Amino acid sequence: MKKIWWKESVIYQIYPRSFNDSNKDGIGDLKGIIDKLDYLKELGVDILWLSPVFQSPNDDNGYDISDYCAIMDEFGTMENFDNLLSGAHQRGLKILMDLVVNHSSDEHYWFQESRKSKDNPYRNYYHWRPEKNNWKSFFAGDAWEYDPLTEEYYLHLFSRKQPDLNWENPEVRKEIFNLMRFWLDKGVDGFRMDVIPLISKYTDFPDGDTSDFNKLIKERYANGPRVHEYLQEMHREVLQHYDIMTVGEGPGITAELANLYVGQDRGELNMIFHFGHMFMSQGEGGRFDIVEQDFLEFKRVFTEWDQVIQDGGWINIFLDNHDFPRLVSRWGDDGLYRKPSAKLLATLLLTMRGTPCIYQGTEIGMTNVQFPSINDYRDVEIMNFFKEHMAKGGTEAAFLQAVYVNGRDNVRTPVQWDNSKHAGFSEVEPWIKVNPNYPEINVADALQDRDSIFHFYKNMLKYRKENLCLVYGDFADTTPENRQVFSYLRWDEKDRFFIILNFSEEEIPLQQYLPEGEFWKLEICNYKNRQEVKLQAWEARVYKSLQQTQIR
Ligand code: ISL
Ligand code: CA
Repeated sequence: MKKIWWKESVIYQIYPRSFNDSNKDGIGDLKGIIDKLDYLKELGVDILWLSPVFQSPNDDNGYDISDYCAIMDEFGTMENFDNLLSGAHQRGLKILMDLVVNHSSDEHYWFQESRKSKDNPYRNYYHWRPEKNNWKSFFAGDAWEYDPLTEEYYLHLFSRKQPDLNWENPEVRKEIFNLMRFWLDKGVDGFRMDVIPLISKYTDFPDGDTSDFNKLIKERYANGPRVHEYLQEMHREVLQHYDIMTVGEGPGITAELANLYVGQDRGELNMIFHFGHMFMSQGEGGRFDIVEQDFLEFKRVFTEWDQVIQDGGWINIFLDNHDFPRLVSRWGDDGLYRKPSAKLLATLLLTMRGTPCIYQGTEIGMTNVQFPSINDYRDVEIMNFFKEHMAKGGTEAAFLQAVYVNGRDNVRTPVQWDNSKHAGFSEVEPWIKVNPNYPEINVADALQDRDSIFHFYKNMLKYRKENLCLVYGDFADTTPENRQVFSYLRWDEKDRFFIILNFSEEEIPLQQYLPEGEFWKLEICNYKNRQEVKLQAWEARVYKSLQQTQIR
């Protein structure tokens, strides 16, 4: 397998609005990130992915961009950005920018022009149609908005303030390649590409089966006819000329299709984020149609997607991000067993094959939040679905129950830095409330406590660096049918690892799981007081085989 830095790195995702506020306006900003670079260096991550920091009216917190080559006023200035980039580079940290080019803001100059008249030179920058089809927006309602000015509809797969760019138009592609060069020439280290499989549209806009949203994504929105042509053109024109990395966000990409995007010789992307395990809690109605997650299915996703790497591609490993609930609330136990279960999930994240990504606050075990009123929420997705839910005669209480499980604001509350007012995030009321559990869960305490989740992450990150078998080695699930335990082998020519994770509160007799005929040395465990023969609630262990050394 080809060895390269972006496979061996670990990414840390920063959602700048909620990271750290330096100028007391309640909104995180670039200087706030600079102030925490030493903290991130100490943690031991390699690459910082910044969710969008560009000029934006913030209908979708920066995922609606009105100027791709300017910094959002609330986040600071271009000078601040340059300082952030050089401060990161001085510490050996790389910076990934969020490239959001499936759509722009409706306040972007291109769209302002585009809507003016049917013969405006920018008209074809977007998808205008005299009639709409039955496509639905990711954020509730129709994917088409009528504009009375020219009496046509424009396509917006996300909010109505996020019109989809028309990649069929070579001018659009040229503009996008130029703005990419603008950032790369500054020295940024790559891009995370927002909803990249959605950029090529079926331009006859065929109706779809709207009864199952995830099916609609796969059948109508993602993997359009020209997507690989566009990505190869982007690679040829831009990417190949820089030593950078790219990671595509991949809604609608199945494991079977993945290597068309990330296959070694494709000249497209380095890796993708897949959603195999992310959509598991969503029913046919989408995000707020909550269904039970199946543990066997969860495990199966890892085996299914590891095949992509076996077949020559590469993927990202993540268990939460700014769009999905906190991992400890979702797959662990955010009550009594928060600490061991958060460490267990850290073990999973950092012993899988692929490039791991840690979302801000996850390194201290931050949890989901349950705000009492819909007025405490900010996310455009939550707000739009709330309106739809109420229009159908639903109740706020019922809707909030779904938000508590799957709402994106669960992960967008401010990072909890210490136990002072507003969790040390800001000195004034933040744009979204802090999670009330900040007196118990915060960075200051985690740094003090040698046994904290933070220190566990730090150790695991170091351990992964020292054991490249955990990066490149083969993977095999040894108990795919077990409903409590996730256990797997990782191996290469030199080393063998056995990882065992007890995803339950019950004690598990250990002996039956350890593969026979090898001497297993315990390397890492999330409990200090261990029992020889059994695993305690949410216990996680990493063993290394001594067989090779013994034989030699
Ligand atoms: O949250 C989802 C479904 O309810 C995901 O499918 C998500 O919307 C999708 O993966 C796209 O996410 C990305 O693009 C959006 C933005 O709101 C998200 O924050 C971003 O990660 C539009 O730019
Ligand atoms: Ca600020």
